[in-house]
Amino acid sequence: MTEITAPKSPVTTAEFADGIREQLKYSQGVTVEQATPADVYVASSLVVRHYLQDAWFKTQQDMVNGNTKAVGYLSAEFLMGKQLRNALLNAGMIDQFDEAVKDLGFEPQDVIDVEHEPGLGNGGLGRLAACFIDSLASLGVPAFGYGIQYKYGIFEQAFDKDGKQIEKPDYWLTNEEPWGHIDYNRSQKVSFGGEVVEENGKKVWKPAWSVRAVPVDYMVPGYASGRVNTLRLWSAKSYDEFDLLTFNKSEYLDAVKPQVKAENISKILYPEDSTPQGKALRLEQQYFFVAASLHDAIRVFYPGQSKPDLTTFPSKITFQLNDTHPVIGIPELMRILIDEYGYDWDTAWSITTKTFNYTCHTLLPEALEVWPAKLISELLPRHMEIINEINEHFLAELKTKTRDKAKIERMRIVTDEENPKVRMAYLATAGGSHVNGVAELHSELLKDVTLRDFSDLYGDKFTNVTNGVTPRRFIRLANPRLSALITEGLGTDKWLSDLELLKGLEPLAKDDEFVKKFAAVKQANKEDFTAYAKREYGFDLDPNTMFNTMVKRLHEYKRQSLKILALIAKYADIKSGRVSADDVLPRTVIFGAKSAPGYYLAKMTIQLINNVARVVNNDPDVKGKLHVFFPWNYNVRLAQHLIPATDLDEQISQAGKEASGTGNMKFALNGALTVGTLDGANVEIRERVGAENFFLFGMTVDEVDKLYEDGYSPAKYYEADPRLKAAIDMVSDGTFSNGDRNTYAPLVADWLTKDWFMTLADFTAYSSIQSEIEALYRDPLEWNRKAVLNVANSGYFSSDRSIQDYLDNIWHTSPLA
Ligand code: 26Q
Repeated sequence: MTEITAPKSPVTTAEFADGIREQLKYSQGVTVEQATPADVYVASSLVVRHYLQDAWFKTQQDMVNGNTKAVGYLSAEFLMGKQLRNALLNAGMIDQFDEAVKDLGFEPQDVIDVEHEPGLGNGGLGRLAACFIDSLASLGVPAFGYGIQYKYGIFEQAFDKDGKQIEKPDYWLTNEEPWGHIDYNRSQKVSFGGEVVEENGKKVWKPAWSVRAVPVDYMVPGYASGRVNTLRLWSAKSYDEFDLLTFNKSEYLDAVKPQVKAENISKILYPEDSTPQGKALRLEQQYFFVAASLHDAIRVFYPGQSKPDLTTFPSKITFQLNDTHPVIGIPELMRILIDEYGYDWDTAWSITTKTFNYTCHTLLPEALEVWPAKLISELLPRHMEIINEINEHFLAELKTKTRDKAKIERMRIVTDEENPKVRMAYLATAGGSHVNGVAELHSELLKDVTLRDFSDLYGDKFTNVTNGVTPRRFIRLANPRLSALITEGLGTDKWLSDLELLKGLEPLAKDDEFVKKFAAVKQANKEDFTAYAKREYGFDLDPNTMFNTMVKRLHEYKRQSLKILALIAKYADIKSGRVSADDVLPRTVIFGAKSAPGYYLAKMTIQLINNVARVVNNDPDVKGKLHVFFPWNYNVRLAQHLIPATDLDEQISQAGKEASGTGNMKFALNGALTVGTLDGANVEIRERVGAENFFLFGMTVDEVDKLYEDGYSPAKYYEADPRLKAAIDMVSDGTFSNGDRNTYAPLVADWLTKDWFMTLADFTAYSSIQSEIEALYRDPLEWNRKAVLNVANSGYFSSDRSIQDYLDNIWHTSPLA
């Protein structure tokens, strides 16, 4: 007997259908006959909200009245993906929705497809935030996600006729958006600029301008927990009415300037990943959402109190800083406590340091945010004073801890130079209780390298929380066939809220019948993806080839170059006759990646991949053997289709560069095998699934460091491996640029003279592991046995486990009773 623990639906099919009819009539103003799938989508979403409303109230009441500390997850990005089906799943209404919609004469899939996903994030960090708020609600922990309601999310990617990336605005709010509830009555005022004056011995900030932060609330229903949390995204509105006088003088643009300035703050998500841009607007965005969120939390937890006892604040809510982007919250809370509520410095500092914790998501030094003090002074003069004072106090404290003057200098939060800078990671480390990395290796490197001086003196602050992903979206929704097979194999569906139960599948890897069922699931998923790729992109995939996927932001350190060079080498093998096409394992290579718009080499790599795809896919010599596809605009939706259909996943960053990775976890949980380096969470995935079920290659962190110290010369590797040489020469000789030898010259020059992430040094090892992979793939039963073992042993990578680690080791709080 299979034990089903899925959430009980609060609604019958008939009630759901009535609800849709009512919403169509009173919200959409259309009859059922007039309704389009888009109308039914809005109506259905409103029905779901309706049935979640009481649980939402109750969760908030219990949060404010209860004795459990809440969590505030401060993040500049939430990459949510589509809402409707996820909400239906978590609230237990999938079947009722499907039936009700069919009863009304619509296809459920058409209704689901209408939704435009909110792309309010760049990549891993934003998606992690979305997984975490799903897990918080599912565990029943009261929580707020706090962020920005960007008008334009991550750009929509297209390719031009030359295969170059084009960025188009993402008009995600052009149609009615039923999930975000705008609450004008809970808005907050956020101020900027001006000066600080002394009045009666007190510092008083006289700002120059203000914007209105209006919350847009999204319900975050937990899976089977009966709890509904809130994602509160702030939208910037102007207080300044438009200036009729100026307008009447025909100076139209000047008349709306103040609005434009204010509303620009939440207009656009910075499409950068890892390379910070020192832009004033970015700092305005950060302060905007953090200031609004802190004031909001005080409003929520001390309702109607003009003189609240804020020494209790850290027992009401703990704030997690998702990277350095919200770190301006530390001086802001100090300012609130001192200037708005009259606390002395020491009390304010004690409250503040107990309130915040900081998660670092990077190892690249250039990605650690640093702001010019001058910019902060102009935009937030009082905050800069407070930061300077924090710095002074901190330096004084350091003097009591060490005599090492050089070390103290290195640890300055505000640098001592002509144009001082504020190091946000240092401010976060000094101003909070805990600092964590996102995978074991990353946390070790943080302690040993990036924040070494801090870990020497404040070792207790440092900890690790390995990332995780939500099994609801990335297994149950993305891969219903595998979900059914898991439930059948385990005899229960409890694994959806206790993913370590997947371990129970381990013995079934020995059962050939089960392995064959698993193989059939994978094959059916590949056929589905083939149809999807045809429909959405016009691609012709062959589901009887190995599906080999590399999806992630395009970045040199992630080394899409390594993958494309190995593919070109294989192509060259066949073209030159070194390898007979008959001996080649048929493979479909699929890339998905957006590049930051200003990242020259990354954009050129996209162009190269597209042109390799064009040439290879049209070459009869390799037909049926080697195909390359690059579906544009990789996003959460595409991930949900592609991951379940993948046989082989690529996680091939240079060791020591990828903080964790979370795609790697999604693939392993969906039964793809991984080819990867010892980087980020790959290390832990390999430990858990077993070295024999993971294709490891490449240099380790220590080997990378040593090679760098000894002097790295990429040209040496080019000369030493004839296949590598053939591949790079093919890029140079115009094969992928209609004969033009200049097109990729900068990329080739970079490979041969700099190759910062040592792609060439790892090429030979990468090529030889690919041969091992092909040999194994020729034995489907053995391949799929290993795939089953990947699924069985990846339960640790649930974001529920990550959140439990945060609860136990950082937040020290627990679910509501
Ligand atoms: C900073 C300043 C100005 C403009 C943009 C930015 C910016 C924006 C986004 C800096 C960094 C990011 C995103 C970083 C990110 O996604 N990091 C990834 O986080 C994942 C979750 O922890 C990890 O799994 C990945 O390894 C890490 O690369």
